[in-house]
Amino acid sequence: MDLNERARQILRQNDKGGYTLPTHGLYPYQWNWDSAFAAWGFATFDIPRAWDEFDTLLASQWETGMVPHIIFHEPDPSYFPGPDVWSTGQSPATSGISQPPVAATMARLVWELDKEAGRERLAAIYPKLVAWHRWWHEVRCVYGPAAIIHPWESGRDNCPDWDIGMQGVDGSKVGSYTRRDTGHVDPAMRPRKEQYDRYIAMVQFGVSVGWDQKRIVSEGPFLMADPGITFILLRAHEDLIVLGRALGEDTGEIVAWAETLRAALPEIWNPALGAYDARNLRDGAFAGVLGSGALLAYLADAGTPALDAHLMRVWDAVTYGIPSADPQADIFDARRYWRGPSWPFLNALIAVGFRDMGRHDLDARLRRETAEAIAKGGFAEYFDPHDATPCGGSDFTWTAAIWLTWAGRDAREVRGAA
Ligand code: 9WN
Repeated sequence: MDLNERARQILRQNDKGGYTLPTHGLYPYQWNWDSAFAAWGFATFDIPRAWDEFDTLLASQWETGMVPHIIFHEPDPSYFPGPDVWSTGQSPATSGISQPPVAATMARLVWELDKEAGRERLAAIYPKLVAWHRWWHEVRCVYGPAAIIHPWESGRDNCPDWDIGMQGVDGSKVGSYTRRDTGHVDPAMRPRKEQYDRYIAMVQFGVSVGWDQKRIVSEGPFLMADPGITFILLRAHEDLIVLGRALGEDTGEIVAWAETLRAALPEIWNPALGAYDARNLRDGAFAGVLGSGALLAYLADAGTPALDAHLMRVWDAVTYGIPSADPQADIFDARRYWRGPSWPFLNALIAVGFRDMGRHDLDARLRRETAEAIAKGGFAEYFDPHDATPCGGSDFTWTAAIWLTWAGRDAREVRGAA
């Protein structure tokens, strides 16, 4: 089957009517940043449906402005931890943390395809996006860069950035539980049990303080500055300013958030590494390892010559896109989730930055390599960056979405393994 047709079919088959599952089985709910990419993908063939995706995501916004990372629309025993474990008291049930705020950037990309007719749809979501960004500014950026209170909040769950912060989390008292993810995919491609124990301990802490986010930031077991979210939020503030101005809104508040966040970037620059780096906000220690979050600097026009050198070093060491961890570091694991694999949607996000910087050569290379991985291995969740072995879930929404918007753009009518 033609890959464009297959990609559209995947979006349709994962569509639950207003919201899209990342993939059936492994992830049976609505995930925050997955949804934003789904909207971008739908915009290539059904723009009203693209706007619907933002509506369902933002309908579950908390009163505080936080947009949760999972919305549990319908109970499904095939995922752990489910709504009973999170126990947030929201209706519909949600998780108690957020996820990378990429929605304003994706809304801008959708709106650019639909400026006239989409004005009302944009106007309906704009105040909710502003409220969410205000939450990030007031609740998560208290130390300058964007902080996360759980690795799942970063969306790059088990990446090496969080190893130092995870050491301080006691996972020994969580009790027994049954993971579901390892029943869907090869356990060698998923986080280890020691990590899951700690993930659950952090959820249990959130429940114990009634998901009071300020208390979690000040007293919780884990608090790290995330370069990935910092750059995504910075870029999203700037996109939200463009959207607000198009709607005739006063964007002064957002301009100030963006300036404050950009001024905080030196705090996540690790001179010893010569790159942006995650940082433990409890003791100031840097992670000391190049992660995929640092390379999102290009999305926010925050690249530097030293970072360029790292980018080319890690990218040239593999064949299919940008690896999620440094192939020359001990922690590198080519098929284990965020510790090495190439993630097509993340490649697409970095490439948005390349394109805006005028680096069309880098954009073209990344697009070609990502397209080759998909043509070879199908619409997988992530790929071994050396040989494009498909990893994790299959028929994946954001992989299909970025095929339609970006990776497959020069490859019309490609027939592949998908
Ligand atoms: C936990 C849905 C999500 C993505 C994340 C990815 C993975 C969940 C999990 O799947 O995380 O949120 O259970 O592993 O790391 O980025 O949003 O695709």
